[in-house]
Amino acid sequence: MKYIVNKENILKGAGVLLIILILLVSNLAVIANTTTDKIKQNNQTNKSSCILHGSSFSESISNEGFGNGGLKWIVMERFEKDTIPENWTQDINNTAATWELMGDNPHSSPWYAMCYPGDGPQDEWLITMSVNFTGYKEIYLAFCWETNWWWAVHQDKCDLNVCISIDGSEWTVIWNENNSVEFEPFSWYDTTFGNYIDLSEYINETNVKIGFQYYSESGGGCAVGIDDVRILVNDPTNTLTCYAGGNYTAKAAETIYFYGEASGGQKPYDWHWDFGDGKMMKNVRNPTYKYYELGIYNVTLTVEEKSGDRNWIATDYAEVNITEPDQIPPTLEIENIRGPFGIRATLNNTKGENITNVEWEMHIRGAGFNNIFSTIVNGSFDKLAMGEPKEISSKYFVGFGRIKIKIMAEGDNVQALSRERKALKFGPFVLNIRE
Ligand SMILES: [Ca+2]
Ligand SMILES: [Ca+2]
Repeated sequence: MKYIVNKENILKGAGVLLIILILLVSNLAVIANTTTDKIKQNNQTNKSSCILHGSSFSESISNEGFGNGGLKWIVMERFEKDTIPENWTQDINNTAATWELMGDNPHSSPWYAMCYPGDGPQDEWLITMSVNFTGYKEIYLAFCWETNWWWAVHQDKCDLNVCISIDGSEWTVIWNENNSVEFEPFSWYDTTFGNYIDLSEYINETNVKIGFQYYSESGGGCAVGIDDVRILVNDPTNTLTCYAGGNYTAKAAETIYFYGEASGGQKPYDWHWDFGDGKMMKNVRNPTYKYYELGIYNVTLTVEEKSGDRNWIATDYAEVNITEPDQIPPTLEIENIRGPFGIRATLNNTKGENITNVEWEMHIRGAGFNNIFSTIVNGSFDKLAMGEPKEISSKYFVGFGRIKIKIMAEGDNVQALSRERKALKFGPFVLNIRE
């Protein structure tokens, strides 16, 4: 259902020659400005402070950890009924499309909360019960969310604003999906792991509420889901502890065997590794991983109870030192992405030993090619020697409108690489390819 809505949006825009001509002459994004909606304005002025907030917090957890104990949930809403949770409230402005409980693909069974896109403006609120923040030393918010990057961020047709209030009337935006790097459509993301939202400045407030606002200026956005809303506090009596092993030292491109341990709390555990280079791995106690860039990385292991009350969470850190490899590692480049008949590009090994077992793919999004990247061609070859570039190309394909091209390549001994370009599709031609 949610996919159908988005496909319709794309099809409306694709195939209509007039619209393409308009796109050709005008690349301007029209930025709508609301004068009446306080929250929306709040959101715009708060975006930069949200980012700063996040990065300063990451720094503090890397250096200090969570103190003596660990974290414990004081609010855990997994949406276990098909109705709005007791003591939560809704503020409905578009009765045709507002927050409701859904059962397809929840983050945790059986339900999650979703707001569908509407035909008109939406300002839809789902608000927690009042929570007393008195007496805690640290307080964090975590929740799971899913939406579609193309519509929610790239086109910015809608927003998920997570807001906080200490009096039930004035709201401050503390999180917004627009700050996220590109994410997979309708996959769940969890703000727990390395991305807690620090609410410590609200300690000792007695009437704190968290509001999940779905906001769309004129409708036509995309679905947004939330699940597993948690408020966590520092608790020195936490008995769950974990150990991330290390410290670790390895050469670039060398396999590292990470070692995780946990004790206390209730088994089984959920394991989550954050490798400190933007990559993460879930549900593996002892993962293997490679780094390709020299430097020091701060690795975070987070362990939480998988079942029972899921009350406890523990975190530990380790340092990884990546040193010069014995041989010069190869460097893979995707170069000279061009048209106009289909798409062509050059794979090049600009330095070092042969790249072995090279695999590549080309993907297209837009112009009727779905709102998810569709693979149009892929291929592989045994080796890519330095200074012997290889051409890759797609066949002809037909479409109309703006497209996004994504070319991906990887080999056994290099880091996977992707390059994206924007272009215009005009029948069989691919034109105006640009960054
Ligand atoms: Ca759930
Ligand atoms: Ca948005």
